Amino acid sequence: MALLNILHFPDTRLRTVAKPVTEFDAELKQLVSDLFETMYEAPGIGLAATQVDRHIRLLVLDVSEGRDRPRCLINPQIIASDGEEEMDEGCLSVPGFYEKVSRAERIRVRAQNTDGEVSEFEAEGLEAVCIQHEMDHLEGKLFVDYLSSLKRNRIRSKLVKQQKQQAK
Ligand code: QAP
Ligand code: CO
Repeated sequence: MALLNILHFPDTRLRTVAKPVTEFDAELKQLVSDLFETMYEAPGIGLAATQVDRHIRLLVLDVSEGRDRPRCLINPQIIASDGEEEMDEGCLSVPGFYEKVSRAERIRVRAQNTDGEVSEFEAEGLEAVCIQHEMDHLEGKLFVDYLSSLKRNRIRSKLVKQQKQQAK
């Protein structure tokens, strides 16, 4: 078990497009377990491999109150969606900032598990939003990309300033 280092906006490595997972081996299971540990410790409700500088199509989430419903999605695809919902989003890679983003309200997802088995399920509300947010990471996209450039640039300057302070 290990805590992984989370990249922060505007780190350009967060812009990498992740490659499909092809090997469902022990190394993959170890990474999944480290992602969960890192997400729970943060604490966060979702974390994509991209955020820890591993550029494969893998994400973990747990939107439950009890923090007892871990879900791991490998090579996820949204195969249907409907409705629209606006929700305040945050991101472990954009610490301290929360802004409203509009997303599909309900989605149908197809994904693999750590053994490579494919399944489909439906998600709505916070879980649906979280999955869409984490899947964006796999495309090198961040929630701040949906904001005005004014808001995004303000967030960027504040984070760059904080990062410089912390490096001292
Ligand atoms: C994505 O985000 C998400 O700024 C997951 O200081 C968030 O777990 C999807 C976090 C909201 C839908 C709605 C953020 C922790 C965690 C921070 C997270 C922070 C500490 C964010
Ligand atoms: Co995020």
